[in-house]
Amino acid sequence: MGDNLTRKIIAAHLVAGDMTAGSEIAIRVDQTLTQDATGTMAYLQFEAMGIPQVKTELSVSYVDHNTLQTGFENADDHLFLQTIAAKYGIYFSRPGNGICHQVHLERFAVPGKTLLGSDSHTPTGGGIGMLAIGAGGLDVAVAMGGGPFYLTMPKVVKIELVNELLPWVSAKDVILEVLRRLTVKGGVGKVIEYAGPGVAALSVPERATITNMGAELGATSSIFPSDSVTKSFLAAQGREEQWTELLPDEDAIYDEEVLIDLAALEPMVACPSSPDAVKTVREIDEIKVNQVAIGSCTNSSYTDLMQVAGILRGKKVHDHVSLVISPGSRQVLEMLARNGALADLIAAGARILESACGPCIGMGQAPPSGAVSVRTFNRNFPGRSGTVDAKVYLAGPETAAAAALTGRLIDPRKLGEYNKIKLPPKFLIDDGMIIFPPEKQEAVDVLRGPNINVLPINQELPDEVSAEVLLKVGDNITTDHIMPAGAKILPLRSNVPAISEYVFRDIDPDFAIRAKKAGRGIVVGGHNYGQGSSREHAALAPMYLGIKAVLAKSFARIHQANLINFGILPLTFVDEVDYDGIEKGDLLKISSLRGELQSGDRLAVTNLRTGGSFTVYHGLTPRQKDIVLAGGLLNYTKKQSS
Ligand code: MIC
Ligand code: SF4
Repeated sequence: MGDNLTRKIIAAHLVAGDMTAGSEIAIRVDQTLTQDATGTMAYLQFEAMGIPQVKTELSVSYVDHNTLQTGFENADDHLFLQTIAAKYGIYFSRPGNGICHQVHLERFAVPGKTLLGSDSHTPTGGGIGMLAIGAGGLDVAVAMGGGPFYLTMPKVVKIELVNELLPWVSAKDVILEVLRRLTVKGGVGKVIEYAGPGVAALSVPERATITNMGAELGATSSIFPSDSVTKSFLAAQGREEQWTELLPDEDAIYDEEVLIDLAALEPMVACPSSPDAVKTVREIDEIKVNQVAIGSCTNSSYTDLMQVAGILRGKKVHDHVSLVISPGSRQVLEMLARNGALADLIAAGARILESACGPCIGMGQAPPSGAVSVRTFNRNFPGRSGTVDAKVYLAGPETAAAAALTGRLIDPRKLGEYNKIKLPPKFLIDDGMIIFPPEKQEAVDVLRGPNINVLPINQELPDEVSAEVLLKVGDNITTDHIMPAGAKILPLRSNVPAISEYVFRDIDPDFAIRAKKAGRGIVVGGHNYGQGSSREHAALAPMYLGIKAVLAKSFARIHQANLINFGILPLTFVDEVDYDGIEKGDLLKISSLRGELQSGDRLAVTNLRTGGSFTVYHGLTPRQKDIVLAGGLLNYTKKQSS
């Protein structure tokens, strides 16, 4: 029985555990990446570990999220990140050099290696055949210090691709089809491995679009094989020597299999406000569009933007559409500038933004009230655009360009002839905006402006938790609900006391005030609690507000790990009807917690309002129990090394 690609890479990096799906394993991490919004905390955590140099093969710090400098905060963070990178031997990709996932794919990703990134879209690297996983910043800090990454051994799902995409249908439509079939929780505990004859017709940037948005399935990662297509991409990036062929065995076994006929796909969109609310564009009335935003780590490659430039060339954006374009990297932007495509975009009326996340994370370009915004991004959660009542549709570049021209959400096939853009034989290579670590690291002074606040540390888990249910929410609560982002809040990422004021702002504006008053609390959630981003602030800020436990029907992977890392108990209902019996304001009590936690996998909870009790499951491994008991991973790590 042959092995699939995922298992081969895991086996080559396995440090502990056995590779049975569902059990805890630990893997060696070859490369790490951070971005600025999660990176400041990750480096403060790394610093707190007292390790003189990163121990990975390569660690890169990107600045791409907080690039709108409306005050000193983001600029302070950039300087902190640049100097701390120099001190610890980390490559630093300067603001303007591009979105971490796009730049990493272009310049650093290597087939067969493992990559741990403090951003949920790290699996973009799966497009080149690496096992790339998103995690909380603290897990990435531990990996930078040479520690392994602990994860649940995933099931491996094979998505067999057959035939080729038809004109006007793009890689985005492939992942939208996968989301339509599997939903936003369909990938939890799984790696999605693409295989079959259809793979050969997809370029590396197309593959990366697909693996990138696998994050929206809740998957641990997504991966393509490394084949001759991968080799030519690496050659065009001047990195051919880093190529190795990596294929699954011919008789490889998978836990599940899905078949997708690429030739049967048509242009699709994810409707407001979930990436799995997928419909074909044809199914939707040709609704009026107010804004079109093209960019993000999903769809801002050179070929994506050349495709858009080709569609817009010689034409004008519709009168009631504002078109914004954020190129994925400086490589992409400079190539467009030099070959004239940028002039075509400008002439068509596009508003060109710098190479960064920009509107994807609400860093500017919030649409008007009630507007329809068509975006080539990966998330359309409520409020993420910066406008709570905007209706965001997620689409491929072709559909977005068609909307920009016609002012309507129309099937791009109506535009007529299609000229598919091919990968260039050679990309423009200039790593001048990446600062390499200096020879003498110890000489570096780390700059800390007033925005760099101290890292809050939790206390040991108490033996009894008796706390009020401060909030009860439904299914699919995202980390954007828990800890909103956007231009006003993101600059506070290095200042936990300040950012904690915004926890659950859009669901319950008084949450932070009530939590502070109560001194401690519990949150109750439905299925897939904490889906979306890897932001550990969605655990760190609630911890700071005194949240001791979250009781939910199920959790998203990264958020669950973040809760454990910050000493908050993630508990699931053994019987889901017990969720119905809880009301906001109830006082819940868990007694003899420390002992009970150590002796089994269940805990009894008493509801002091009803007098009834019910059982919750924690499923923590012995290591995770120790982390929670210690009050989080930092305390645990310190204890281990003392
Ligand atoms: C996102 O797309 O939500 C982000 C912003 O990139 C996050 C990371 C963060 O919140 O800093 C992610 O996806 O992990
Ligand atoms: Fe940046 Fe958006 Fe990608 Fe997150 S999803 S890394 S905010 S471009």
